Amino acid sequence: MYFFKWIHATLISLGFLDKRAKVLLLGLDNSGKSTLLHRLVTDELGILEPTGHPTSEELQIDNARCTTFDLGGHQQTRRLWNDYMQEVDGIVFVVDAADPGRFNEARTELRALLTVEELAHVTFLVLGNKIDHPNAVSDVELRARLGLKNLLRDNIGLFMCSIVERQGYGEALHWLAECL
Ligand SMILES: Nc1nc2c(ncn2[C@@H]2O[C@H](COP(=O)(O)OP(=O)(O)O)[C@@H](O)[C@H]2O)c(=O)[nH]1
Ligand SMILES: [Mg+2]
Repeated sequence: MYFFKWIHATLISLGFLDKRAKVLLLGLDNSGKSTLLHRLVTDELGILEPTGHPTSEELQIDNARCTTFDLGGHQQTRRLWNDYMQEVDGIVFVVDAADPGRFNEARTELRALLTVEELAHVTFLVLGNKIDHPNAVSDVELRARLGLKNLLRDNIGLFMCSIVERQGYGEALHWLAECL
């Protein structure tokens, strides 16, 4: 019961219960999107049962609709999420901070999103996930590797987190909610 109270309080503080919000959860496959989505509605980290398209999941949390899409080489998925971009309130872009071999791919996808005209005024929360992993890089390095270092945009925030260890993402989501 405690957890549901916490979720409720969190959603109120995020402003999600006061207005309809549409948040897209994007990122390469394996970055942690499904884990985060399920973390937000259930305290269990068990086996995930994806709903709908294998590369897309959707959850309604009171007034907030959260939709995830896996990026990277999924042209079909891209067509799907293109339909969602029109009225989107916020984008959470999850990166596996412990997988440097895929930073370039993540950077390409993120850059592509940042050049979409419809998204110029949308707040981007970039989550460097899996900081509990020994291979995880620092926020300074991740910022550089994703090409965010010299980007002159104040509606992009980079936060490091471990979804599995419940670190960092609460603060990050609060930042996003303030910007919505
Ligand atoms: N070490 C670690 N692993 C994580 C973390 N978050 C997710 N994972 C793992 O990363 C893998 C991919 O997660 P998933 O949520 O399915 O990624 P998605 O493809 O982006 O939806 C799973 O094995 C998760 O357990 C984290 O914070 N730390
Ligand atoms: Mg997933």
